[in-house]
Amino acid sequence: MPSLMQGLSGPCLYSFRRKLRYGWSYNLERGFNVRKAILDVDTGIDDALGIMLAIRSGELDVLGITTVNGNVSLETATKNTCKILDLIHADPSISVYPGASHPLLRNPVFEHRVHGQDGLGGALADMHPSGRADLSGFGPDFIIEQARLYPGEVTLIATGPLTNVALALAKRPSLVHELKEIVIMGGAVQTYGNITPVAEYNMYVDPEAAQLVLQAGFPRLTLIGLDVTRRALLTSEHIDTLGESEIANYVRQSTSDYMQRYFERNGVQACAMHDPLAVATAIWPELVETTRYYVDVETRSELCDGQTVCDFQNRLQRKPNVEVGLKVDAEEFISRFIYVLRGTN
Ligand SMILES: [Ca+2]
Repeated sequence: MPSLMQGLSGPCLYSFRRKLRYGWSYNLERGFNVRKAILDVDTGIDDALGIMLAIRSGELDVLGITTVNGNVSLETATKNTCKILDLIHADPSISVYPGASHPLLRNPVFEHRVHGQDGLGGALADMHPSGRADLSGFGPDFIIEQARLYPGEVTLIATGPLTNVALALAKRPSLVHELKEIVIMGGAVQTYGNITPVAEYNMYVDPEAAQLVLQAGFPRLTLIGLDVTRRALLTSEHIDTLGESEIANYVRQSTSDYMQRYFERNGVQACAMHDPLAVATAIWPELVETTRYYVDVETRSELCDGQTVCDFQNRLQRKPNVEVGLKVDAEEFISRFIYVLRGTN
């Protein structure tokens, strides 16, 4: 065993140690050939935690991060993404590509009440991000370019409104077969919404984009909605177990107001890990149980725009298009998340 560990370093060694702790079998090939991924984010508080999980897990080769208007403006989302990458000392080769500055047809709907004016709950307010943002690039073009470069290899993890993905599909419809898969944080199929009574925020902000993406024909599209993310709760007790570190302090500060808002609405003092659970599903699919259904998004209703309508009984007799997340091993997810954030790589 020591001789094997001597040959490992950085994320590989970290991945190896983590698997030992969890008693997972070590897959030598996968340990070195991590999955290629692109994150598409509107960096507010939980996107930031998802980015940290994606990069620090050592399980993903993050090719780049695209940003989109959503919780905050495109400019703020881009700046926040750069700050988070700097905070976790992410590889300098990971660049940030701004994408859509507004939904396809609608006006932006910011969530400053939940994520704070700056989108990070006031944490990192004094940090000046380094020059990771590629302002000459365009998020949807980066997605297209990488999928063409590595056909069938790239997992796209989208944790904001789906405007960038829709624009990429409009420009290159064959993207549906060039990506390996797409994992989306969005929707609510059996539960109530978090922006309207029936709509989840990402779907509500750009329902036309969401509909285009869901109907595009992706062979593997997984929807991680409020049905599972509301069960994945990070509490202040969990955060205490992160100990004292720059990252722990950031998590504590950024989630403080968010937890209060969540308490006012839901009666639980916790941070719902919406976006990190989507990232975790891309890394460890066994954490979420999915079932394949036909799902569409409402775009023409006064009360229900952005609602994800899931045809559980196949009443519309359409071909299932979405792997819908319905059950989650929340305890295991949280423990892996904490382990990764506490890690030393
Ligand atoms: Ca988000």
